[in-house]
Amino acid sequence: MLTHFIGGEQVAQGPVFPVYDPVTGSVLRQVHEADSAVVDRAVQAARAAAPGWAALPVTERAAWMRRLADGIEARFDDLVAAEIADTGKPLEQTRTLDIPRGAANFRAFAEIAAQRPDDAFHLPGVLSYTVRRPLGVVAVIVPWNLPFLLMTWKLAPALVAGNAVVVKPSENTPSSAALFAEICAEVGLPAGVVNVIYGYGTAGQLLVEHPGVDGVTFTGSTRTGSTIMRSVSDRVKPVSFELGGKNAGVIFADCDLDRAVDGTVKSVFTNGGQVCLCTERLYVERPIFEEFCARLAARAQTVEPQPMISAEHRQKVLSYYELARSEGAKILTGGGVPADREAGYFVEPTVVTGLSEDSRFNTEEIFGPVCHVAPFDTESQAVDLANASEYGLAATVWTGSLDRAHRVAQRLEAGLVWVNTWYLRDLRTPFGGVKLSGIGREGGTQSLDFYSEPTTITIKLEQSDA
Ligand code: 6OD
Repeated sequence: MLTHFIGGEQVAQGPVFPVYDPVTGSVLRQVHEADSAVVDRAVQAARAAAPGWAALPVTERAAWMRRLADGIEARFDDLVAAEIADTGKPLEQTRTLDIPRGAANFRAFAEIAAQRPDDAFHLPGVLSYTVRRPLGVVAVIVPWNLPFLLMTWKLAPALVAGNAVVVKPSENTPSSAALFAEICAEVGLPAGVVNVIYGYGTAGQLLVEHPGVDGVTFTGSTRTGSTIMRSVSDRVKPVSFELGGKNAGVIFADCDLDRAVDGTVKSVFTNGGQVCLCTERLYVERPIFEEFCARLAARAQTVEPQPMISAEHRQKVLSYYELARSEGAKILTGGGVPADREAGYFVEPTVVTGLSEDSRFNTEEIFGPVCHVAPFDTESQAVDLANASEYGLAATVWTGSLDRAHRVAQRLEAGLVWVNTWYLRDLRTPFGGVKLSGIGREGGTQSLDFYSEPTTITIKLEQSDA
């Protein structure tokens, strides 16, 4: 039974809910759900801890971040097992990406924060400089697709900037957050600096509405993001959101086709397509369209299916496969449930073509192992097609021309553009989306800017006549 972690203690309070194993569909564990009393207790614990934590020199907080990274590495195998149990992720991905990124997030933000200078501007007779103060208590609401990677991606900069936090992982994936709470206790992090509570959207809603919360960071759907924004608007609290996407991949005939097919297989099917950065719309230059489709479909058949996170999400993805058929798509491969995977929440990796750009399939985020492929004739047309979306998180461009790579990348309406690669990350760079894909940027100093507020101090220096 998972219990909340509040003020350094395990708290068994609130009703209980089940977490399901996506591979088998059976109950994996039971978890306490935060009601308003639990949320209040967690926020009060964070408020009590915040001033002492904020008062530490940033170099000391950075040292705590490194201890947390060490603690993650010491519990590496447990974290891998917990993450796989909740999500059904492949072992290789979990060992090489999800859990190592947790430790890397803490190490990166320890460096970035400790080395960051404050601004100072000096004119004759006037000195202006800034000091940055943490927001106070930050609500950290984490999705189910990359639970540990994204929790730590938010926690590391929030903590090193001097905030105390209340974390709510997704109801589907609480286990790595529970282990992280244990790690906080094991390394001796001051009680109340990190608090972890569990529950559904209702618990998240109670948390963001709590008057003791000074800022919210959230990754998830655009609909939930705009609900959170409304909830904090009366209190005028800052939010950092990474929301939905309908990411485009643009493949030019001058690309290295082997690399483009390889990269596209990753960008469409990694994590069962359940990464906000996954590509769902592909535009391929006409001379290579048929060959690209054939090769992508063949490769899709070799991709090991990964379970969707829940029965409900699987149903949603399957409903889009049905929709593709009813909208008149040609299914190049997939479109159903893998024959040997009736148990659990599996769906087939799927490639379709032939739908209009304004079809629901081509405009709504599906968040599964699926893409639509369409041909284009000119560079401008490709850019227009890629940009014709309400969303603007990420895009990929595959080309052998350096000029074209820069030209197209700079015209794409997305917060992140990859050229001849996908999901290569430098944690110092800004990360986030435009249009309905989010507000604000995390990454590097942009994260520190979100989790703190500057005060500008201006001093008039009288000229000495000596
Ligand atoms: O890699 C990251 O830092 C990041 N924020 C990934 C987000 C993925 C969303 O599903």
